[in-house]
Amino acid sequence: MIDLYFAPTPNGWKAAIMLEETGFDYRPILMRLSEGDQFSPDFLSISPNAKMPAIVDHAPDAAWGDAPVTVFESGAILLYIADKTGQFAPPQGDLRARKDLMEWLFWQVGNQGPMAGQLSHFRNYAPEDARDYGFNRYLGEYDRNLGVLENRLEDRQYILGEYSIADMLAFPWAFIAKPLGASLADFPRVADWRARIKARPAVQRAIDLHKSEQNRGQHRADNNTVLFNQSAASLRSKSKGDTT
Ligand SMILES: N[C@@H](CCC(=O)N[C@@H](CS)C(=O)NCC(=O)O)C(=O)O
Repeated sequence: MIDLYFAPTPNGWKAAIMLEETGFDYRPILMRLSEGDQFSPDFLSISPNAKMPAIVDHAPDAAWGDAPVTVFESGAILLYIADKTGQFAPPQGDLRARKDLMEWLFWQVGNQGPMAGQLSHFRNYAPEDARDYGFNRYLGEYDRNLGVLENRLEDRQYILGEYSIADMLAFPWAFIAKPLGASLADFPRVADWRARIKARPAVQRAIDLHKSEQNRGQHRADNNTVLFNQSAASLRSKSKGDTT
């Protein structure tokens, strides 16, 4: 059994998609991010970066020993499950294919993901008077990363050729292009790739998980200091329920 610490956001969907695709028996634990669940001592012992997704594998493979295995960071989670199940990633012995996987995994978690996350912040949560520079900067970077993906898909259906965790990581942020204020009109291969992935039943189940809990703009930088205006002090002193 795997516990999935989850909220219905693009980063949360990545882990849910992989658990659904592999047919794992998993238990989603809904995190109320706007209320500070991510700063609870129990969660910080699993995810020291105070972000979901994170997992606890209560039945790790024998090589890991008896204690449950905790994993934080979406890329690490998907890689852990891929290696545990032998699905959706090239085998560890295939060095060239594995190198390709690492490149696209790091591209997603170091480029497309953070740029899209900041774009979302400036479009949906930033105060009006501080919006424009950040919005334009991150819209450009989001668009640039769509261009990177469009080029990669020139001669293949999926990022590594076969559907893999590289696609599961990159899909959620392309899935929400429109709500981010972007368009896939100039990226026909990305649009087709997005449609192919969206049609997968496992992906649909993941996107529907706790859908009613999505933050539809009710928590913003000016009314929620748990989610926004964080600093190192947040790790020490933010307490659950302090949303003022
Ligand atoms: N690099 C992380 C990013 C995770 C992330 O940013 N999670 C957000 C939700 S999408 C979160 O937990 N936010 C809570 C907060 O910022 O306090 C990953 O890929 O797992």
